[in-house]
Amino acid sequence: MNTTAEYEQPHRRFNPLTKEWVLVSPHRNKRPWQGQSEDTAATTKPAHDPKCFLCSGNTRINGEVNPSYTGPYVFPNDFPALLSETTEAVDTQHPLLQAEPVSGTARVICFSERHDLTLPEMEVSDVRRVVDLWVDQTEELGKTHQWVAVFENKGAVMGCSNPHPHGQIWASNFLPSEVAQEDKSQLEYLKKTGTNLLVSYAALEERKDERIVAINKHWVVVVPYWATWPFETLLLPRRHVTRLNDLTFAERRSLAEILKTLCTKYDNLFETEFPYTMGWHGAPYNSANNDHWQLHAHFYPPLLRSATVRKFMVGYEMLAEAQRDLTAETAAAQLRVLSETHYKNKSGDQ
Ligand code: H2U
Ligand code: ZN
Repeated sequence: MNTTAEYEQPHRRFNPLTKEWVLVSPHRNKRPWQGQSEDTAATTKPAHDPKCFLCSGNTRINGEVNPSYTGPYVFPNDFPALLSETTEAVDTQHPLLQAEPVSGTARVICFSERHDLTLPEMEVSDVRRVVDLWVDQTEELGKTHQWVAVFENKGAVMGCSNPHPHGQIWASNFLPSEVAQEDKSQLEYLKKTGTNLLVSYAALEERKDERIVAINKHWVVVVPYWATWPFETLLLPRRHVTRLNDLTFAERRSLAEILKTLCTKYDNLFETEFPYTMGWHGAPYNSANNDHWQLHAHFYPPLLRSATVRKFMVGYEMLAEAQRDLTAETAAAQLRVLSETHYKNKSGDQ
């Protein structure tokens, strides 16, 4: 068992999924809390914004009209990064100049007709409808694509272009680099130890109980030992599940619950709509035996100290390796104690 004293020394931690190291410098940040809550202009958003491209019944940027939808709504991205036609092979005639053809598709998912409700502010039953849509979309697109990326960019600070709560789906005929590395790492771990990397990791975290942010019957959220972003989390099922569409209905329901819990805690940390990039990693859709895969979601939030003070991955991080001052254990402890009631409802009837 690690003692707090050990965590006070500078050290490096290894990420077994990416095989990258992170430099941890807790001595720079001894006090558990150095930040203050700065006032960010709390913008009140309307339930429906006539100028929003994503709102129910509105006209999108390309002139198409969204139906008067309620609940989650999927549409083809009007500016897709991948096209369904396979591009021609590029012959650059030099091994240092490699390229390959790609094909795929991109879609946008509006979480609901409500322009003003982010995931933590939605009812669990409505978050569950988003989960169901993720499942249906991955199942459908997995029939014709090797990889289906389901993700959400939240907040202008993460480059999100539209305030209407939404996520994206990019399906491709290739395994993107990040996923290819996770595939390799998990396979190697299974071959070497006979056990599944993330199933073992979740069990270890449950035993240690040092980095758990939230836990329910089917899911556990931890600040991973190797986290690079200050409040990064990893969401894992508590049994071996390879893909989103292997989840039982009960697991989907408790996934909706833990998503609401986690995102509420995130929002409560700095009393702001907490920005992040989150996304799902599950087994690719290929004919391989994917026992080495464990379904999981990564949350990568950029905020460090307040609603306006973010962590930048620059300098040493761009040129050497990721670095953090706040330990994963301190970050987890901060998130764990936060209320599950959203700050916007604090003085309300909840
Ligand atoms: P962000 O999640 O990064 O904000 O992206 C929103 C996506 O929505 C973006 O990929 C698409 C953009 O291409 N979009 C449309 O397809 N149609 C629109 O009318 C607005 C935005
Ligand atoms: Zn909208």
